[in-house]
Amino acid sequence: MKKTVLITGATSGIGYSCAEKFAEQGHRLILTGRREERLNEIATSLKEKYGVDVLSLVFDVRQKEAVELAVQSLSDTWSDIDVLINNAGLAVGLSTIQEGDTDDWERMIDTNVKGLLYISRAVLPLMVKRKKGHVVNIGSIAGKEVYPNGGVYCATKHAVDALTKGIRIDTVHHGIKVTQIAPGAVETEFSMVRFKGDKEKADAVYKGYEPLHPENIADVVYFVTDLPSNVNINDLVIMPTAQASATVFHKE
Ligand code: NDP
Ligand code: 8X3
Repeated sequence: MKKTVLITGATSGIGYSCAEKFAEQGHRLILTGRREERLNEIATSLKEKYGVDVLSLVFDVRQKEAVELAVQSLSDTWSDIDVLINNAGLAVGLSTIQEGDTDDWERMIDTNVKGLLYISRAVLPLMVKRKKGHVVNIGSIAGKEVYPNGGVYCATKHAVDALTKGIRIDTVHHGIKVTQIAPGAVETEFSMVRFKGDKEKADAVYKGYEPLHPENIADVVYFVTDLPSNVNINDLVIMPTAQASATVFHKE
C-alpha cells in the first residue's frame, strides 16, 4: 500500500536517505527543510527517478507558526500522513557547560526538542482522527549516554527518548505506532554543523573505522515502518560495528 511519508530535515544525511528509500519503494513524500533550493532539487530528482509524488515544504522547525501553517496548508490528498519521520536536528559546538555558548544551546534545544514537539503537535491530530499512523523519532546514542562536552546535545536527545515514550503512551489508544531509532556515529553533514564548518575536525570524527552510512539508517527506518499492523518497535539502538558505546571505538 502506498503511504504518505513526511520527513523533516530531508535536505541531507539521514533525512535525505530516508526520502530516497521510501521513494524507491513507491511511497509519496512530503519533504521539509530550510534550504529551499536543495529541497526542490531533491524533490525533482526523486520524482524523475522513481515516478513518485513529492511535495516540498520549506520551514524552520523552530518557528511554531510556520510549522502549523505548513501542516494546515496540506490539501486533503496530502494530509493523510501515514508516517512522520522526526529527523531534523543538530549538535552545535562541543564544550563543557561552564564554558558553553548559550546561543548554541538554544539552537539545539529549539531544534531537537521544541521543533520535534511542534511538528508532532501539528501532525498527531491528523493521525488520531484516522486512527492510524506511525511516528519515527531519530534519537541518538547521545539520548542513552552522556559524553564529555556533549551535555546539552545529550540532554536534547534524552528528551527525544522521553518524548518517544510519552507519545507512545499518549497515542496507544488511537492505533498509532511510535518508534525511536537511536544511532551511533553516522557520516553526514552532522559534524560539519557541530564544528561550524571546520572540515578537518569534522572529518576526524569518522577516521580509522567505518561509521554508519545514512542509507543504513534509512533501511532500518523503512524496516520498522513495514512490519505487520500488530507489531511496534518501540526503541532501536544501531551502532557501527566498530563503536561499542558513545565513547568506545575500535580505530585502526
Ligand atoms: P545532517 O546535518 O546531514 O542533516 C540534518 C537535517 O536537519 C538537514 O536536512 C537540515 O536541513 C535539518 N535541519 C536542521 N535544523 C533544522 C531546522 N531548524 N529546521 C528544519 N530543518 C532543520 O545530519 P544528520 O542526517 O546526521 O542528522 C539527522 C538527525 O540524526 C538529527 O536529529 C541528528 O541529531 C541525528 N543523529 C545523527 C547522528 C550522526 O552521527 N550523524 C547519530 C545519531 C543521531 P536544513 O539545513 O536544510 O534545514
Ligand atoms: C550523534 C552521535 O555520538 O556524536 O547523535 O552524539 S554523537
